[in-house]
Amino acid sequence: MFDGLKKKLASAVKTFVKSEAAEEQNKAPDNTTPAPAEQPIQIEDEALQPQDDETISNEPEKEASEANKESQDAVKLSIATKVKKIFRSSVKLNENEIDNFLDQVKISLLQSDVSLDVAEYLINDMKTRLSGAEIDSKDMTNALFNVVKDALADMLGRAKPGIDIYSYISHRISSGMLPVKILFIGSNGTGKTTTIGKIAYSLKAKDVSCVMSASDTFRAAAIEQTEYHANKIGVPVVKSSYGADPASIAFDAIAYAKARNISVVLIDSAGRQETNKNLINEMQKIVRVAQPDITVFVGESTAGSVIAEQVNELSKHVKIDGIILTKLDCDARGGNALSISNVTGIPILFFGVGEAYDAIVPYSPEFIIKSVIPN
Ligand SMILES: Nc1nc2c(ncn2[C@@H]2O[C@H](COP(=O)(O)OP(=O)(O)OP(=O)(O)O)[C@@H](O)[C@H]2O)c(=O)[nH]1
Ligand SMILES: [Mg+2]
Repeated sequence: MFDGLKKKLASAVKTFVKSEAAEEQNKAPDNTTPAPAEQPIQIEDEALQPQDDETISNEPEKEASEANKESQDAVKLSIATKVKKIFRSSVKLNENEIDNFLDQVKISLLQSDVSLDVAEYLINDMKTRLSGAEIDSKDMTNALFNVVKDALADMLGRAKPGIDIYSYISHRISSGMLPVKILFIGSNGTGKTTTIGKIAYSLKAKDVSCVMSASDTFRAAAIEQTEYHANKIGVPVVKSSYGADPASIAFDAIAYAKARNISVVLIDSAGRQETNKNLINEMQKIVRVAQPDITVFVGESTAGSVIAEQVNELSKHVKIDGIILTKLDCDARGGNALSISNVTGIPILFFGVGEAYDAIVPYSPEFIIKSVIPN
């Protein structure tokens, strides 16, 4: 989960900081040649006197040579910055150094599925933060991680917040406006039915009653799958037969909920490709008939940029209120979680992080930042 992004960002930061140490190691004379006596450096500037606990690097040789390999394309700090870094507690990076560092960060973001727009936004923000800033020269790694972290936090904090489903339901329960109807849409196999199971499971744990509407009648086994989850969790399911009208089933499920004072109706739907005209019509009919309070797009985090295209295309046909990104646990990159809201204008509500019913995490910027930036 976010492992790819985390590793790549860490590598961008550490490579930048270690590049000079690695270079020093590389230049170390072999033991057949006597080392020339080193001339002491004359330092006239008072401010450049060595700090008490200053160390350049005591990294093991292996790590340094790995860092060196990684740093072939990475920045080399200018001589001026190197000297300042040794003798001052803080340094300012020059524009070239900042650009070189941020080039690496940008590559890390793009390779991890972060969209180009979002990567560029973040890089510009980091550039502003770094330009003219004093960087702690003893702990440059941490200082640079903080710059990345602050830029991420700021960007994620600006996004439109998504609806808090549980607060919304509890508000509706207090005002007696029931049932709350939630429709789940998305492509085949993205985790719609499993996610409905997860939401039903959490509602049950909160003592909120719900019913599932088995409105995927397009695929033979889909009704059984919804039923399987409903039985396992212990909530009712309204179903019909294979090929039946999904909108009618949703209508029946709503009537079932009204008759029994059930608070929430969770409406499943057939996996659809945004290009399948019949399934789009069917989805629009469910929306017309059931009038969902919340329509959620369920998409696989692993799907890369395809997911934004699907959301944007489906949004032309129905109003999508939120996204649930599933299978984040299988996503080696994780960048979609950072950029999908930005690209689609639709907030993420939850992350699916496994197959178990409790493997669902409410969206929060803190969760992303904690997962992406090393402690
Ligand atoms: N690892 C992991 N697996 C998940 C997650 N969510 C769903 N799955 C698995 O993904 C597979 C497909 O899930 P479904 O819930 O059947 O997907 P669907 O969207 O209902 O599929 P269709 O009904 O065919 O459109 C199942 O094996 C789930 O267990 C998740 O967050 N993490
Ligand atoms: Mg399904």
